[in-house]
Amino acid sequence: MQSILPLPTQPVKPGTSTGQQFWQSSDKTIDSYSPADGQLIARVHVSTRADYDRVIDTAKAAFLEWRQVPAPRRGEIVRQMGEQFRRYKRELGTLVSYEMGKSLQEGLGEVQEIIDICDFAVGQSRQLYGLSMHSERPAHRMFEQWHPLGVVGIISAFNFPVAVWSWNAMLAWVCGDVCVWKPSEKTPLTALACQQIIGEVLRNNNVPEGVSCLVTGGRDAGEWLANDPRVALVSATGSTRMGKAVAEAVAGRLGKYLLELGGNNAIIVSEHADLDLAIPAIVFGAVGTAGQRCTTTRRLIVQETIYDDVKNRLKNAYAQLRIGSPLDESFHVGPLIDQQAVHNYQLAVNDIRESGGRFVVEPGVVDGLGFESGCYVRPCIAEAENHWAIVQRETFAPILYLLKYTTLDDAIAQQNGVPQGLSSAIFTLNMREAERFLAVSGSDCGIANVNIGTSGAEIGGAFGGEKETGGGRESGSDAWKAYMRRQTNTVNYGTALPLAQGITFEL
Ligand code: UN1
Repeated sequence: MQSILPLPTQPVKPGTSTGQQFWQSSDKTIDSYSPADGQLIARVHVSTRADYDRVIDTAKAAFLEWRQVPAPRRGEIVRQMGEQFRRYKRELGTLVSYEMGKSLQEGLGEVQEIIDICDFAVGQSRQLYGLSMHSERPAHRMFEQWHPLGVVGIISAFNFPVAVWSWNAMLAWVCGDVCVWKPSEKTPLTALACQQIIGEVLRNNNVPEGVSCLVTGGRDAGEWLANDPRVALVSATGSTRMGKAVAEAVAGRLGKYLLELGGNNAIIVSEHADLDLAIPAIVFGAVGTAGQRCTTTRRLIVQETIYDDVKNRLKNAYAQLRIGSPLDESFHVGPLIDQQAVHNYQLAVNDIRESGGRFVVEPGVVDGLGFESGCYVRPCIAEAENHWAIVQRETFAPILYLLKYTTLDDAIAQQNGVPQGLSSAIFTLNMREAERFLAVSGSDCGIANVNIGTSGAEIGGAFGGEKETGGGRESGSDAWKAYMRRQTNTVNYGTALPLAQGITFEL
């Protein structure tokens, strides 16, 4: 690897991003292997419970100071972080691509998402608006304020190893919270790189130790955060199984949680679609990030009169896909995250065949020169039926199911007929169809698009979904409110004490 941030030669320790590494981590390490070439690229110490407790105590103490810093000033510090990410975009994007396996373009795109959310958060820092109300009582003023929550725990997934952290952290910081990040154990190095990149800004601005913390580890560390009453909000991205466990633990202590879980995203292709737009959108949606986005297009619901045409166009498009190293920009599709993911892909392929599915683009594991990591698979397309158990599940791999519909009602019923509710799209030039898809009786997802694919959302909108996707919203719009507590205030500036609801109480 060339031109990356200097890679550590010794196992690196987690901690806080300013003072860092001031405690003992265990000797246990997480070994990070690149799925691109199978190389061991880092060994990162796993946090012990004692480390974790020190991190949380440090974060809690930092919160008492950080919450007093005016929000626009916190925004200014986030602005400087955005500058740092601009400076290191290529290096960090390359590291994301190398450690996680997504294409370099997508690695750079992910860092761009960080930069964008920094810009967004800077503006937001002057717009933490509360409403004012008219009191029913004379000489009373009523309004609401938004105050910071405290410690925010961020559990992120391997597929967007840095962007999803930043959606949470940048907003949480301008809101006055402090963050403890537990990155995926599959991508610890990118997380350490982010801490390094912002560490300089935190130090230059004398930000208290503990505003940005990192704990490393697997399930244990996630459970510590979920069960810890010192953690006001747990924001978790990952599988529905993980999300349910987090929700149960956090709800058990009546804490707050924000969940962004699995998707089973569909595109409806109407007979009124512009297929020149639809085909590239479908292919990018299905094979981008090797099918490992929560917004990946997994199901294609095609009107029966254009079904064969769409199928043939997709076959042609898939025949042009080049699979290879994510760092080589001439390839479209990189590896899956690890061999376990390849195994899951193979299990799904078997399941599809056993269910009666027919592959129109054949699956397979790619081997030979350049594929020694054993993590590269062929994006495939199977004709299937929506109700099959395998189609109802999210398989984190580039497998696209081809489904057929007759009427738009039928298409919408299929689109909604899965347990997940993240992203959805329709391709149509017919205004009535498009509006019907977006209407109350249309898509039940958190994201519903017209004439663009299911993935690649901009940071300006609220991101998240319904049903088993978890219901949380991150990133743009008013998602910032999840990181604050609302306080309703009533002030009496008069000389009498009128009671609400007209109640009289005489002494
Ligand atoms: C995810 O896969 O967890 O909309 C996030 C998208 C990206 C984010 C995906 N902006 O595809």
